[in-house]
This record gives sequence, C-alpha cells and structure tokens, in this order.
Amino acid sequence: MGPRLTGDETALWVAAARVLDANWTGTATVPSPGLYPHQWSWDSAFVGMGLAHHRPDRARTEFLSLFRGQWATGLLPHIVFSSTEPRDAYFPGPELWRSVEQPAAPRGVLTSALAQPPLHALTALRMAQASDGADRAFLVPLYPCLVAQHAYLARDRDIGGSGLVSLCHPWESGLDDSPAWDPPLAAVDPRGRTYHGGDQDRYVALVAGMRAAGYRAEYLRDDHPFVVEDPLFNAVYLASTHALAELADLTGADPRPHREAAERIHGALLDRLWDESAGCFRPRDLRTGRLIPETTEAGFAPLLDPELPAEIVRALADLLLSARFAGAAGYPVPTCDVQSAAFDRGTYSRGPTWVNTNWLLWSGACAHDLGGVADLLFGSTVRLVRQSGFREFYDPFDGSGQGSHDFSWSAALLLDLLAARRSAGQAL
Ligand code: 2M8
Repeated sequence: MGPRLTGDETALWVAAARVLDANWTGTATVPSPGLYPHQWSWDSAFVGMGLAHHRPDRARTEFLSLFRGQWATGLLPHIVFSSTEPRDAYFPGPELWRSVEQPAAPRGVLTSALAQPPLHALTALRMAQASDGADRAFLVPLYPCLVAQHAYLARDRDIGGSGLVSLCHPWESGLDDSPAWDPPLAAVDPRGRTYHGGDQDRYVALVAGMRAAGYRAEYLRDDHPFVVEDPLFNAVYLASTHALAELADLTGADPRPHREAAERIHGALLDRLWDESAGCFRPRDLRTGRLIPETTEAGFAPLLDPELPAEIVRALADLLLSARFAGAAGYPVPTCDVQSAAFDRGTYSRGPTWVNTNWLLWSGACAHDLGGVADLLFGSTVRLVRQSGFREFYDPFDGSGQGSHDFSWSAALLLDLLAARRSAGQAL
C-alpha cells in the first residue's frame, strides 16, 4: 500500500481486503456469504478489479475458475455453480438451466445459460497492467477465451443486426429488477410457472422457453418474447472490446478486428439508443421497435465510450447532476430517476445506490475528464462504505446499508478506487 492514503482510507483498505479474503473459496470469490454461494460472471469481473491490487494471483485463479464454465459456443454463463454447495443453497439452481443436457455446455461443471455485462476483457487488461511482464503469461490462455466470449455475443446475440447485443432476460442486465424491464416483461406470459409470483414467474417462464429451444440463437431471434438492447450492457461490451484490442497488442495478436468491432458498437449505441429529447440513453425493445421510456442509471453507462461526442457527454453530466439523480440524493447515484413513479428507495435496482454502478460511472467520468462528477462519485462511494460497510446496496437518501453484508464487489471496487487515488497522489 502506498503512502498517499489517509489513515482512514488505510483502515478501509484493510477492511475491504478482509471481506475479499473471507469470501474466497480457494478458487473463486462468492458475491456474498450465504445469499449468493456460487460464482457470478460480472461479480468476478468486478472482484478481479480489486484483487489486481490486493492478490493478483487470486485474480488470475478467479478468471480460470470462471472460464471453466464457458460453453463451446463462447457463452460465458452468468452463474458457475459450486459443486460443494447443497442443491438448494440458491434458487434458481442448476435444475432450472439443465446445462448438463446441452451439448455445448462444459462437462464437469454446472452453469446457467445467460450472459451478464462482459466486463472481463477490461478486467483482464487491468490485471495485466497491474502485473509485470513475467506475470502476464496468464493472458496466453485467457485471450482466446475472451475473444470467444465476444464472438458469441456478436454472432448469436446481435439480434437486431445493428452491432449491439440484445438481452434475452432481465438477469442478463445485472440490474435485474430495473423498472426499464417492466414494459417488456409485461408482455411475457407467466402461466404455469411458480416461483415467488409476479415478475418472478415471468423470469422462470423466460428461461423455460429458452431451455425448451436448446438455447438456440434462432429461437432467440425469431420467437423469444424478451429481446432488448441495453445501454449499460453494450457500453461495457464496447469498453471491453477496446480492451481486447489492447490485449491483442500485448499478446501479439491482431487488434484490428476489435477496433472495427468497437467502431460498430460505438455507432450503433448512438444511432439506436441515444434519446435526444430525454438527454440520455435508453434501452430499445426489439419486439416493439421502440425505446423504453424509463430513465435509469444504465442510461449514463455510455460514458464508458471514450469517443462519445462532447455534447452528449455534457448532456449526460447535466442529467446525472440534476435533481432527478445525484442532485436529489445525499448518497448518489440512485439507480433510477427519483422523480419517476417507479422509483423505490429500498428495492434493488429500482432506486438504491450501488457501488458497482457508481464505479462504472466514475470510470466513465474519468475517461472524459469530468473531474467534478468523478470526485462526487468517489466521495459518495467512500462515504457509503465508511458509514454502512460493504453492503450489497444502500439507501440513496440516508446511506443506510441494505441487502447482503460483506458484499464482494463493494469491497473490491473500493480497493480499485483507493488504488486510483493512491497512484494519482503519487503522480503529483
Ligand atoms: C443479482 O442477481 C441474481 C440473479 O443473477 C439474483 O437476483 O439472485 C444481481 O444483483 C446481479 O447483478 C448479481 O450479479 C447477482 C450476484 O451478486 O445478484
């Protein structure tokens, strides 16, 4: 640890490292003890961002473990189930997905069959940048897996043919119960499925439809009822595509296909998801062809695009700082517009503040030299964990902790924020 952290920041660093150590299983990091006892795909990517500074050896093992679950199609599933946990440790478990019946699924490990925002190439790049040359050998086997992950998304999930990936389930968004999914979910027939009632039945019905069709791309394209292009997923996809080009340079591969892919995703984000009248990006429902009229934090994620036009960066910063988001909350950023009828300060992605989305927006703000926005996000996130610990999410008005305790990505991303502060301090 460098000398530039304050005493308080050093104490936070130690506490965050302790959470990651406690949630380490020997091969991977569980999102939280108890509630999420398996390995989740984008959680591992966030965790890797922190482990790169704390235990780089573990960051590499974390990815090896995750990519054991990759399908022959290239799909990197959003859950890799632990074989040592009881079958009923988490619902829905392997019995919902039945990956074992799918020829493309890996043998010897049970997985889900959905994607999550593909942050992994960006994490791999950060892991490489944090290590010296000799330690970069891990990229040799990892790079082709990352390329396959992106190839799957481009081949099987560009359902609109635009260059953007379509989500086929709210669980693929990472912001599972976002109010943006209410309209497309309402069109899903939940009959005959019992989970917890309401949208949960629809979640299971969507998986049952995909499973019955063998998770085939043709079914998703032609018949699946939930097909949505999401700005957050695609902004992460774009950032990781840029990272793939840099990883290609590091491993002696050809970066050009990734640069071309990045150009296409950048263009499609602007053409298909930018809503000039709203001043933010919105998801597009491919079954209706229309943008979904709900303003959520996901609409700011294209700040991760380094080539975003300056006027759009300005419009996003204005809305982010306004009384509909950060300006209304003592502990920003609320997940959704506080003036929306759907806003709910206590329910997952319908209002609370999360460390991972704050971190994504902080990264985007740094990429565009939005110093004020970056400082606001940094300060808010550090105050949240200082006040309430490493919780799953937080009340945006009073900062109280909600959901799981000792949540891995909250700890890992705090380490990454502090590491950035430390290196900025050392550069002064
Ligand atoms: C939440 O999602 C799972 C389903 O995948 C759940 O609700 O049980 C989301 O917050 C998701 O983004 C996250 O990856 C997962 C594990 O932390 O939990």
